Amino acid sequence: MPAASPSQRTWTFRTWKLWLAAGVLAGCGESPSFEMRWQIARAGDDPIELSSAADCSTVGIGQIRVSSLQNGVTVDRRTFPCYPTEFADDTLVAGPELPDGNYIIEFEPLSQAGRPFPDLDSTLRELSVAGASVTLSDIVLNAPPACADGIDNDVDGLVDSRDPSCLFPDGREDIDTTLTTFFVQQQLLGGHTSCGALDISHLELEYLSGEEPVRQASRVDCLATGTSPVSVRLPANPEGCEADCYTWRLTAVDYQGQPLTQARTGTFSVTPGKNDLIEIDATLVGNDFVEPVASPLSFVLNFVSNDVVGPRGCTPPTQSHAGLLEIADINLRFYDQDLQELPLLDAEGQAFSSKCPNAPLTTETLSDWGTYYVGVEGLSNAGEVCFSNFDDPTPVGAHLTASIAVERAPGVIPASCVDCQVDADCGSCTECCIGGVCRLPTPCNTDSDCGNCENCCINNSCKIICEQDADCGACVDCCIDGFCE
Ligand SMILES: [Ca+2]
Ligand SMILES: [Ca+2]
Repeated sequence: MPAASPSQRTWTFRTWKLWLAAGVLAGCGESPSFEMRWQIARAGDDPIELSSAADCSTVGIGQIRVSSLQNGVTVDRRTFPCYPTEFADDTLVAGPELPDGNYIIEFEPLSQAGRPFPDLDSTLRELSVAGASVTLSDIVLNAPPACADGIDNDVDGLVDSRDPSCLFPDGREDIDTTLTTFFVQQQLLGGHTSCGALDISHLELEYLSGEEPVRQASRVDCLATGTSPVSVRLPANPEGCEADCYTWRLTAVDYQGQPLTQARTGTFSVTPGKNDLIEIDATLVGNDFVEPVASPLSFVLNFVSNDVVGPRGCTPPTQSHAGLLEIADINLRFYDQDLQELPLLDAEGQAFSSKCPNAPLTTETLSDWGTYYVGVEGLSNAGEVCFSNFDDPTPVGAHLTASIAVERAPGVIPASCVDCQVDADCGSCTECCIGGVCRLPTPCNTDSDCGNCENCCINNSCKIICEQDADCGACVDCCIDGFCE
């Protein structure tokens, strides 16, 4: 049937208004076009024949709204008690009087407060009116689900969404639930990368019975390393099951919710009345990813010369206290996660240059990512080792440029590795080239304030005792009155 034009619709609607007004004025003089009786059914259950008002109130329904629509326009709407007196008398409820024509009759359950239930399908019937009254005796209305009926179904004081049982897809209030805590122990590629660098938004923890979810999945914050506790209410073990009754499933997902890792699973149980504690090993290595992680190893070198200037590159920085030390060459070592040394080439497949770089270094692409380690020695122009972390190589992670801080090599500082010969080498400070290293002139009270030297707190300044200039390093005329100045 073609849709009514706006003018037709206006005419029709006005006519109905006049007709409705006439109907109201006519009062009870209507001759109903249809008579009706309804039943109520919970989802998945057979309809209940209503025999008392309690049959309505136990499912939360207070009234039934009956609308008559023609061409999508509501031409009559009236509301009845869910259990009208006619039902008690075993008669039918009278509907409105309608002009001959085709209609859709809509039946909507309303709450005790007279409001429609959200997301509850109404019941529709086609009706053709041609004079005689039609009997609609087999109308089945949907009852709202127990978790949206406004009733405390299991009489525990908690209604609908306030009842923790309503967290579960069963949609019942009377589930025996227990708080269960999962400890998700995370370590991402050895813990030396970040979740964001691998495009991980969060971890999704699902709770399953077979393949069916028993409640909404939890969103677990992603950590490079650490433990995230997740406490959830879950239904107690199904009857007859004591162990391994449920399955958890953990997946790292991206910002679109797509899985990035293979799902990891394990079984668990929910003991009634006991807070079960469940540990989940969420250690992820490169091959756990759907697309295994492939990334070069990328790092910058920072040499830690003294406690005044921060980490520095190969060439001396220009700020005060930086000193003059130039790091000429490096030795590199690479190790896998078991600290086995492995050969490694640069991004072009060439061996790394031994010249100390002031820019980041990048290796060829690596797979099998867990943690890789980098060992570095920084050498002076004279080829002496000034800095080294060979004893404790630095871990690095995928998709991040690591900053590798390399401390002074253990032992006495070789002559070619000193920051300074005289204070002036450390900039405009005085009494700050101490033991070949630029330091702040440290006010001191005892020798121990000056580090592990002996007899070096002199007149509240850390100084080095000397007998001749050479004791003070390669400076000239700096052993003055028995102290390096
Ligand atoms: Ca309820
Ligand atoms: Ca309840």
